[in-house]
Amino acid sequence: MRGHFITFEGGEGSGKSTHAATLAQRLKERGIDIVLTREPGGSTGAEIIRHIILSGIAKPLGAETETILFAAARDDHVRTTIRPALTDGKWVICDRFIDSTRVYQGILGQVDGKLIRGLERVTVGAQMPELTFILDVPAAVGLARAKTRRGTGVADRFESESVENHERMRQAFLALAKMEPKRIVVVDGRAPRDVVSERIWAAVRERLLGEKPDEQVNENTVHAVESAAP
Ligand code: Z5A
Repeated sequence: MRGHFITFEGGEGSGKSTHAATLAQRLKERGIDIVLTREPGGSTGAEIIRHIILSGIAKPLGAETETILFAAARDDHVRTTIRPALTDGKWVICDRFIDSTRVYQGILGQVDGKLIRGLERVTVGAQMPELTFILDVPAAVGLARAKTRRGTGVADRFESESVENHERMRQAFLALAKMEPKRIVVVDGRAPRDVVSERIWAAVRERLLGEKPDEQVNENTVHAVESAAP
């Protein structure tokens, strides 16, 4: 038996961690074994690399080196956490994955797509997520939420980027969703928490549990995808 692999993507403060945890809880209540994990990180080696990247000490080495560090973390994470869990029949929910590399390193770092795709082949191979939620919020909203949550703490390597750069990345996530509509579902992250989580739950029920979501929620999901533009 093989589990299912779900990822959450989107900008800073868009609600990925909140909704990954809510979905994990709902699935647990159904008796499903869940591994809730994150990137960069999610395994011993990858958590060490996370610390190096987010501290910003690797930034002077250049965007290509940062991309290779993300890939090294992902390789450890896939080999030691994700693949064994899926093989055991567990469901894996991951806060950020390959789409973050495509957007942050590809757009912000202007790293060659050939390098990004090559590293994806080596680290992920056939272990692609079956379902990806992009939580879409305007960059200013997400950054304000992240700032409130951070309090007096220091912004990390990526949070310190300009609002304009965060907005460019938001558009890049939306462009990815257009290219892969079978895998990626865009959810309007500006909606109240319970509305966002109902939209996510409806998509999981329909796509992975083979259940027919109730009509009201389904209508809302479609509306959310259509209204996720800037
Ligand atoms: N990165 C990369 O460059 N390349 C890669 O390949 C990978 C990652 C994998 C990891 O940062 C950084 O690494 C990331 C990209 C880069 N940096 N950025 N930017 P991280 O793991 O430290 O943080 P993050 O991934 O950006 O997530 P976050 O800031 O923790 O935000 P979030 O998980 O999306 O949001 P949240 O924590 O669930 O919610 C934020 C706050 O908003 C919180 O107080 C919530 O209670 C609140 N919230 C959530 N939902 C709502 C709604 N619906 N309404 C109102 N308030 C809400």
